[in-house]
Amino acid sequence: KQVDETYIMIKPDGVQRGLVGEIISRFERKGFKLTGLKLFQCPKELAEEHYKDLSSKPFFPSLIEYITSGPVVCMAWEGVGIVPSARKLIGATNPLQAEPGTIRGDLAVQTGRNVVHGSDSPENGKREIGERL
Ligand code: DAT
Ligand code: MG
Repeated sequence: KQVDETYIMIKPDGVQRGLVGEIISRFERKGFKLTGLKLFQCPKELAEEHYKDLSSKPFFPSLIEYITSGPVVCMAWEGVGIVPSARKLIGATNPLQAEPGTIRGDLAVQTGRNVVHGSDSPENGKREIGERL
């Protein structure tokens, strides 16, 4: 079967709260393979590019401020079906709607502090990995 790849980013709150090991563990325990990792201070321009689809939203300025507020952990992960599977492990965008057992469901309460990003398509995953790692 075709092996897929996705881009996972631990957001500044996840790093600051000491959740890096916990989040990496969840992907490792699932059986996915870590193929790239870096601690990174995201420049404002790259944050704006990363979230360009949301640029007209009222929360866009605070989203950019949040993502650039401290170091993030950029990762590439590989595995069969990993793009949708990683999104399942991460849980719903609003942590209050995320199921228990998911990263956001277990570790977060606010949409604006939802600890982790996962690519929403294989194409975006490839692009995000290429641009950040
Ligand atoms: P996801 O991160 O689950 O892919 P998304 O791509 O729709 O969700 O949005 C990207 C990020 O933008 C999300 O993780 C947090 C922020 N965001 C989305 N909707 C929001 C809202 N209604 N209020 C505040 N922040 C929001
Ligand atoms: Mg998204």
